[in-house]
Parts: sequence; structure tokens; C-alpha cells
Amino acid sequence: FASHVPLPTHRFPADFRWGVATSAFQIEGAADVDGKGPSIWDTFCRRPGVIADGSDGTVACEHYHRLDADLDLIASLGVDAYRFSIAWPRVRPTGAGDWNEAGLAFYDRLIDGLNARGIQPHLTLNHWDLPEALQATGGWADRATVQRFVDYALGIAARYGRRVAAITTHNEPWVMAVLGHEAGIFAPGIRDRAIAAQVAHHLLLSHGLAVRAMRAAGCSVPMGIVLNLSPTVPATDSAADRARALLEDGRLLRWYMDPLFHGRYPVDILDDLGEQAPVIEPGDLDAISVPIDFLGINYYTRSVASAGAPWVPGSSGLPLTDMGWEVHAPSLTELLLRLARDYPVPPLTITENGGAFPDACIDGRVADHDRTEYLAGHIAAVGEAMRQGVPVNGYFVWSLMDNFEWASGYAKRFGIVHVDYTTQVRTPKASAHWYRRFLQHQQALRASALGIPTGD
Ligand code: GBH
Repeated sequence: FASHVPLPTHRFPADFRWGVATSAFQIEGAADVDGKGPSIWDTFCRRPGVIADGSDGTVACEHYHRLDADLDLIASLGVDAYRFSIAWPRVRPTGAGDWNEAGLAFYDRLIDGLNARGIQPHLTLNHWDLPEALQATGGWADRATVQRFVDYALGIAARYGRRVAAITTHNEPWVMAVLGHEAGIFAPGIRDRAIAAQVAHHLLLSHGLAVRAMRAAGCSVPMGIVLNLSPTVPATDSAADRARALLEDGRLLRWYMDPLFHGRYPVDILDDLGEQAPVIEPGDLDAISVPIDFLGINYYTRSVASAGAPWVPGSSGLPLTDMGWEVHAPSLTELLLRLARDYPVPPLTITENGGAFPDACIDGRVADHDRTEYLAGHIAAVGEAMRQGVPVNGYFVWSLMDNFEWASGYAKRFGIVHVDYTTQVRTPKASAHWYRRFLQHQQALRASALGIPTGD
């Protein structure tokens, strides 16, 4: 069942990590099994109308109950690494207080199962599913949650720190802050710009303090944070559109990159926030700018800024994914070059990249040609940035398998493995077969560069 999409020819370094990614809430299910506490996403999904298909995460991909088979599935792809997240309320149901041994034991099995199969575990502490009990006391808007997160990080590092290859503090603080607290379309569903700005600051602060604390406790695992980034281009060359693009770039990219790597917030965005700017205490920016070992980048699409009527995706003629996001791989090269030019970045890891497409499983086959082309184009774009000198050390496809796509429910499919939600049968799509073949080809390129006969 071969795909004819050509394999990218760039030879990636031998220690480059190829992987697939998921997150806990999107695949695990078992929402209240074995002592797990509710998260803000469990609660949010029950609000009428917020999830497109009215679904929730209580069953999802039943990964919690299918762990061993899913580990074999990951291994069958031939990847070096697997990026997953820990559900904070599964291991510490109220966010503080007692730890839940059954929940902790699940991640022991996951991490040990990966290592036994020769796959590096890349652990994310927070992929959005804050314990509901902490939301009840103010959530990320409350500075006390910062210390709760540091305590949680210390517990996780103590338990798993000798068995994982990387620890990410937060996945996409912009999404949690802005989509969760300003647009209100993600949990916890708040609409208040000042709160969103404070949440963003607390997320960054808790990142820095958690890295410091885990290191001080003797954890020597590479640590970093994951940002969702895009280059922002003006819709036209007009002064108004260009000004708008600068503002949106400030809100999405510089608001996170400047404090992390320059130890200050961008002045134009602070000005724009005015009275809604966050409370920042002395020492906060020192903590946020703690040196990190890698910066994770989730890249899906470029962003187009328009001062007038909202930009219509697709009006430039670029293809769109099922999410309505433009497919434009050169923007990924451009983004990586810009980050390396403007900031003293550590090695960059592409921690998510992929696309939603309307995939049908017919006779046990999913011919996801669009996704395969998307992956091939974006992997080549990463290779091009590396050729121009950008340090990139890994690439993870989003996602291992179709899963709960947040406010879009189960209707949008990002997996390279198809999931039948009635039977929970997993079927690798053509893109999964293609990815495995690409990884084998990379190995062959390395071997031939070393003069090792490969036998083919
Ligand atoms: C990631 O977030 C998440 O980490 C992951 O859990 C999720 O499943 C995955 O992406 C797919 O959605 O509408 O053209 O302006 C992605 C963050 C923020 C990326 C919004 C695209 C909007 C593009 N996304 N952004 S557009």
C-alpha cells in the first residue's frame, strides 16, 4: 500500500529525533477511572454548544485501557521518540495534596514500555488539562497556581526523571491564555483580556520556576517549553495591514519569545494592553528567562493579518486543510530562520506538525495523499532551514492517531493512524506507511555516508 509522494532528500543528522505526538486528554479517555480527578476540559465539554459535535473526552481513543497495543503501534512506525503529556488530575486529582498511585503507575507503564521498545519518552507536564479543583480557586489567573505547578513538576521529575529523554513544561501558553481566557472557545471558557494577559504571565513564570526547581532537585533531563508559532504576514502591502501584522506578531510570538530569551516583554504589546497588562513582580523576568535546553515549536500554518475585513483563508489560492488552515511549508522555513536570527535560541524541536484531512477508511485502507504531501513538504522545509544553519534536533508528527480535537470534537482527524470510534480499531494510514519508509530511508542515507553496506 505504497504512497508515491517522493521522500525528502535532505540527509538529517544521525542524532535527529523523529517522532509522533499526542496529549493525554485527547487520547486517554478513562476520565474518572482509578481515582482521576476532573480537569477543566472535562467540565468545559459539558457546557452546551462549546464542542462542535457535542462530544467530550470521557472515552476518546481509550488509550488508558489499550496502552500495550498502542505501544506496539508506536513501535511499528519505526520512530525514535514519542511525545505525550501527563494528565495532572490523573496523578494528583485536586492539583495539590495527595498523589494518586494508580495514575502514576499508568505513566510508569507508558514510560517503561517506550524504553523497552527503544523509543525515547518526551514528557509534557501541561497540555491544557488543569485540575478542576485549581480552577475553582482561580486557575492560571491566580498566582498561587504557579507554585502548585512547580510542586507538580517536582513530583513528576522525582518519579520519572531518570527514565525520560525530555521534559516540556507547557504546551502552547498562547492557546491556554488567549483561546481559553480571552476568546473563551477553549477551557476554562473565560472572556477577559486582562485575565488572559495575567494567565500568559503566570504560565511563563511557572515554566521558569519549574525548570529551576527541577534542576535544583538534581534532575538533569533536557528541559524546555513548547510554543505555537507562525510567521504573520500582512494581507496587503498597505501601511494599515503591515501595522496589524506587527501587532499580531507581537501578541503571538514576541510576547513569549522576548521574555523567554531576552528577559523582557515587548514594549509595543505592553502599551497595547495598557491597563490590562499583567502584574509582574520583581524577579519574574529573571525566572522566565532561565536558560533552556530546547525550544519546542508547533507549526501548522502561516498567519495573515488584515486591518480591514477579516482575511479569508484560501483567497490567496493556497490549499486548505480540513481546519481551514492554509498549507504553506515555506513559512516554516521562514519562521525557523527568523527565530534563529532574532533570538539566542537553544536547539529547536518541531514538537508538532501535521494536518487534518477528511480521511475515509475503506477496506482497511486510508489513502491520505494530502496529509502525506503535507508532511513531505514540511519535513523538506525543516531540512532547508537546517541547510541554512538553523539548529533543529527533532520533528514530531501531530498526531500518532485521530483523537479528540478540542472544540472540534472527533470530526477533525489529524492522525497518521485512523481510529474507528465505534470499534476503537486503529488502522495506519498511507501517511504512516510513508513516514516509516522515510525513516528507513534516512537510516540508509546515514549508513551509506558511513560506508556501511545496507544490503539493498
Ligand atoms: C495544537 O494546537 C495542539 O497542541 C494540539 O493539541 C492540537 O490537537 C493540534 O494543535 C491541532 O489543532 O485559524 O488559520 O488562524 C494548535 C494551535 C492555534 C494552531 C490556532 C492554528 C489557528 C490558525 N493552533 N491556529 S488560523
